[in-house]
Amino acid sequence: MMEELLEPFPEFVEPDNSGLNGIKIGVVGRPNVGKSTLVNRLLGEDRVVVFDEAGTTRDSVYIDYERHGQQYTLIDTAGIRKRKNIKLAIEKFSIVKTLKAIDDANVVVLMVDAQEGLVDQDLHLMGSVIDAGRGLVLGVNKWDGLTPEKREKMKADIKRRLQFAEFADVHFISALHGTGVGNLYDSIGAAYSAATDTLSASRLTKVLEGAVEEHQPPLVHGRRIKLRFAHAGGRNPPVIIIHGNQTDSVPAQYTRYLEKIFRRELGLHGTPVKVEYRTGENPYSNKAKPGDTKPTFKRKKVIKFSKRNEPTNKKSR
Ligand SMILES: Nc1nc2c(ncn2[C@@H]2O[C@H](COP(=O)(O)OP(=O)(O)OP(=O)(O)O)[C@@H](O)[C@H]2O)c(=O)[nH]1
Ligand SMILES: [Mg+2]
Repeated sequence: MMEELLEPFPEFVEPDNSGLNGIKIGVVGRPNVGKSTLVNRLLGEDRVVVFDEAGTTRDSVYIDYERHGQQYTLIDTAGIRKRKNIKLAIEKFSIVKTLKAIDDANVVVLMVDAQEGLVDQDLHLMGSVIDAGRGLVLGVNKWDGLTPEKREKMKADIKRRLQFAEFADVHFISALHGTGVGNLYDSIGAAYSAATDTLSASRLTKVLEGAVEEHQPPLVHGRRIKLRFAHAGGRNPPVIIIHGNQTDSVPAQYTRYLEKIFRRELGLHGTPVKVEYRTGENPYSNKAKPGDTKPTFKRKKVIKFSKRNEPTNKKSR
C-alpha cells in the first residue's frame, strides 16, 4: 500500500542551484578575519588581495578552479561590519553582496576570528547561512599564537553559543600558516553531498515512521496529530515534506525532533534540513486516493490554542 501511495511522488527534485559546474564555496565573515588569506590558501596561490586593514575586499570575487578533478568556484566576499558601524553606502552594498554570495553558494565557510572571540555579528551571519539553507562549515581562524586559556574559552563559547548550528563541522585553523586548511575540503565535500543527496520517498517515509513510533506527536484537543508519509521537496537545503492530519498544530519542538532524526538516520551532516507539512489531499495526484480525507471542519480555534501552548524557544539572532 505504501509503494502505491508513494508512487506519484518524484524520487528527487532537480536542484535550483546545481553543482553541475562545480561546488560553489562562499567564504564569509567579519572584516579582517582572514577570508582572502583563506581563499588564497584553498586555491594554493595568491590570487586575491590580503591586507591588514578592514575593508580590503570591496566586492565579491568569484574564482573558478579545479582540484583533484573536481570543479569549484570560490567566492571571496567583503567583510560585514557591526550594524551600528554601517554608515557608508558601500558597506550597505557589501551586505547585499554577501547575502547574494551565500545564496549563490552550495556550501558556506563562515570564518570567525579566534583572537577577537565570538561576537553577535558572527551569529547573525550564521543565521543568514542557515536561513538560506546552505551547507555550513565553521572556520575558527587565527588559531596560531593563541594562549591555551584563550583556546579553551573560544571552544567553550562555540559550544555554548553555536548550538543552533551543531550540525556544522568546526575547524580550528590558521589561514596564514595553512594549518588545518586542507581538512576544510573534506567537510565542504561532506556538506555538499548531504545537501544535494537524492532522498527517496520510501526511505524518508520509513524514517518518519520510526520517529513517530519512538516518540508520538501530541494530541490536539483529544485527537492525535497523524504524520503519514514523507517525500523530498528540494535540495540544498534538503526539504522534507510530510503529509498528515492536523499538521498546522505540530509544535516547533516536535519539528526539531523530526529534523534531528532525519539528519541522524540519513547522515545529513553539515547542512540545515527543512521539514514542511501538507494536510489533506495528495497535491501530485489528479484523482483523490481512497485513504485521502479532506478537512471538513474549521480548525481555527485549535490552531490558536496550540500556538498559545507552544514552547517559546524561538532563537534570538
Ligand atoms: N595571525 C594570523 N593572521 C592572519 C591569519 N589569517 C589572516 N591573517 C591576517 O589578517 C589580516 C587580514 O587578512 P585578510 O585575508 O585580508 O582578511 P579579510 O577577511 O579578507 O578582510 P576584508 O577583505 O577586509 O574583509 C592580514 O594581515 C592577514 O595576514 C591567521 O590565520 N593568523
Ligand atoms: Mg578580503
